[in-house]
Amino acid sequence: MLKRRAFLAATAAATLLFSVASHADYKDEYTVSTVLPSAFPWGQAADKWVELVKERSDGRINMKIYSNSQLVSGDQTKEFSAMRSGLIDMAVGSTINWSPQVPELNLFSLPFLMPDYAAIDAITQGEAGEAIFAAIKKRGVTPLGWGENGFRELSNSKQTIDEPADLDGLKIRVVGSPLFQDTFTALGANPTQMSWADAKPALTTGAVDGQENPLSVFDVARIDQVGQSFLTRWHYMADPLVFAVSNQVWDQFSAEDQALLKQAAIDAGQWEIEKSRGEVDAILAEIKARGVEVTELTPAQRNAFIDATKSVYEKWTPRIGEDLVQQAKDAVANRNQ
Ligand code: X2X
Repeated sequence: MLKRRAFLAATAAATLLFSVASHADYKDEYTVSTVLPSAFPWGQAADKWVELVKERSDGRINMKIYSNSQLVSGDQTKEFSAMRSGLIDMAVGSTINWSPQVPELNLFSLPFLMPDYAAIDAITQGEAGEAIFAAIKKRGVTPLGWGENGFRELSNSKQTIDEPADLDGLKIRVVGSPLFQDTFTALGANPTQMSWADAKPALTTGAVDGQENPLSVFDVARIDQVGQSFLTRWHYMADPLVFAVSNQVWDQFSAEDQALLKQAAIDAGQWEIEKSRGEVDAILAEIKARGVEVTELTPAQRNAFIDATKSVYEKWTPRIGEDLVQQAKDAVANRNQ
């Protein structure tokens, strides 16, 4: 009896010691990187995650957001590597910015793959989404949930664009992956890759004629004020956001806290996706009210852009993975509408 008591006491002490030791490994504060700050849906997604985690952990897990890619000196395409190596603990990042390190993420950048929100959801919430999360995990970062930057629309300072020929020779600022170079080159434009930090100055000086970003970004960053008075709603792609934690940091959390972080990311993502989709119509009206000419494409006009960018699929499907691209196409074809 005594022996048994002593054993139980020793086990209890060991358990206590273990949990104290593992919690002592927790940082006082975790860094969370984003490109866009709180004025944008992207920043709000990160805010929500931080808030939910703090609340649900009774203040034990604290996260601090560093926006404008400041933890990677403005170079958003370095965010994933910085997280992998442990320089950044966590991030809410765009699939575009991480695609140089995770080729599978180029899936979302394939032009005209996803015609509507249901298509995005069919991919992220299905087998293709799971395969993409596995690819991210394998490269050193643990993905937890999906958010959304939005459908990226085309703006420029020169003219109405409703057919590929209108892009002829236009200098367009593009993001991250070389896939964007290929898409815009296929359309006859003259693409230039640069970070978001450099984009607005380049639009202001006229170093570039156009850019592509979701309506919320166009609106909040007041892209209309730097001469971008023509906007084409071509819905050519949408970049999901991924809530994620560096594997090195992830492994230090208890199983309960891992579950807490993940559920909070899922909830924050759903909240942000719903909110940002719900705001699109009002934003569009606001942009039009500021005098921007908005062009909607007819199905035939859209098809001309689809035909002109077919070569991007031929080149990029092997890099992304034949199976993954097929899985995504099937998910889109069978989506709920
Ligand atoms: O750089 C962009 O265009 C932005 C803000 O949309 C991304 O980070 C993908």
